[in-house]
Amino acid sequence: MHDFIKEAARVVPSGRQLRWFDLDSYAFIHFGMNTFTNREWGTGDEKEEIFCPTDLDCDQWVKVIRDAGMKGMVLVAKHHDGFCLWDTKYTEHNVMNSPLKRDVVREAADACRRGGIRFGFYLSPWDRNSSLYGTDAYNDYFCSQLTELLTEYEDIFYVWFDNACGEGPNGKKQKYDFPRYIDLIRKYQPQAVIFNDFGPDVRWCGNEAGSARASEWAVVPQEMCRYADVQTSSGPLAEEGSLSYLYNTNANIGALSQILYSKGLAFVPSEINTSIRRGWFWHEAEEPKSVEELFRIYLASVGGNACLNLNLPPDTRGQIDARDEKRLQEFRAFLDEQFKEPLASGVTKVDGGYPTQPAYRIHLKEPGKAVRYVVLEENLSCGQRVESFQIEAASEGGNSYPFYQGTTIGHRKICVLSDPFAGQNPLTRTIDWSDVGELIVRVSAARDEVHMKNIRIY
Ligand code: FUL
Repeated sequence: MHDFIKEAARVVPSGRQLRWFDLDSYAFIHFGMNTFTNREWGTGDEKEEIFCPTDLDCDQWVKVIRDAGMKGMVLVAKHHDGFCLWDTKYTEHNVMNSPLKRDVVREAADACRRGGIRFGFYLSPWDRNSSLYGTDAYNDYFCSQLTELLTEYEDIFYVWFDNACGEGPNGKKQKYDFPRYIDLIRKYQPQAVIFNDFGPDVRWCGNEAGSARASEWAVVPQEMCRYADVQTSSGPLAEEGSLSYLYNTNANIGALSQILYSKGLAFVPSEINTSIRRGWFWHEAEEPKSVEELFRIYLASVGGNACLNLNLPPDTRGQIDARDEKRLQEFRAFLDEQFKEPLASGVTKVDGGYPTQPAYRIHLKEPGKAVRYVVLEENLSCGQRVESFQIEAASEGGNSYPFYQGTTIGHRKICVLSDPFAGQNPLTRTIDWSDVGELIVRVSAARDEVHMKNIRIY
């Protein structure tokens, strides 16, 4: 059991996963037939004439994304309706046969390169247009399309698959050959991370609302991640059929109580994907989320050991709606204000203690000034280790008392001490800052020696 916990602490990310984590946030772009039919899911029999953006401008997308502080774009190259936004050889149902007659994937990828952000794509396995769907030939068709996208648009940082599997035009369902799709991506774009509900590199957080688990672990049971590299042998309590009850929407999937029953562990972090509006595609009547909602989503993802994939749907012109652009500017200004200059940063260990229960001291340069956030980061290249911690306020007189309890840290945990919308966090004790000279971050439990990368306070 003890050895198993140490092994769990040593399950580490790949280089591509670490680079992905450092992006923090990037934008999903849902743009296609549904933009023009005002739907979320097309039927697959839409005529190509329907797709007619009046003023397509992918540089505008990139500008909005960059100004919002996001570092990449994930373009929906083909949604469930089967219409392809690029110049594909494998179906006539593509953008070159629409009134636009321009390769949108090419323009988006080029705009990303010009604007200095990363480019990736979403390719829906479910295809309601292809007559091959539901047969083995469909997997060949899908792989041909995937190969085009992987080889003709240069550097791809992300390939995003969803698991939706409905009926095709002939009423049949398809058996997706994910191992084959994954092999192709590894062959042509070995640096790209792959998203699917169950990994291999990044997994779904379990909802589309932008909310997170209270404790998000990147080290999860292999039962959660069918195609990931399993790095440990089975847990002490593993048995045949164990964890068959565990699903990716469960509230708790990485805690010791869960992994003890696993047959092996893999490093597969979570992505929070959600839309700035209600729908994934643009609908005139929908409004963007408020700054407060966006901030909650940001805390849940960038501040909760995950990345944020925030959908920004272009409108029928082919540009991001001015309302969304304005909201993102407001949100960026809000974040800049909240996280301006850290009041202090660095990692200073308090002497003594155990390697698995270290404490860190943060000297307040301006005693008396209220601290609003404590931002903690573990060095994930050694594995995710912290199980729980607390933050204590220490007075000049030497008294110290805990006022914030936390669980996982991982890539980054943003602890909110004073909520800008609700005032004092009800879960923290009220602090009289006039007396506080130091904060102590004390780890109360970890799976092995803790490697804290950074601590910042704002
Ligand atoms: C889901 C799809 O069904 C939605 O339309 C959307 O593309 C979302 C990101 O993934 O599986």
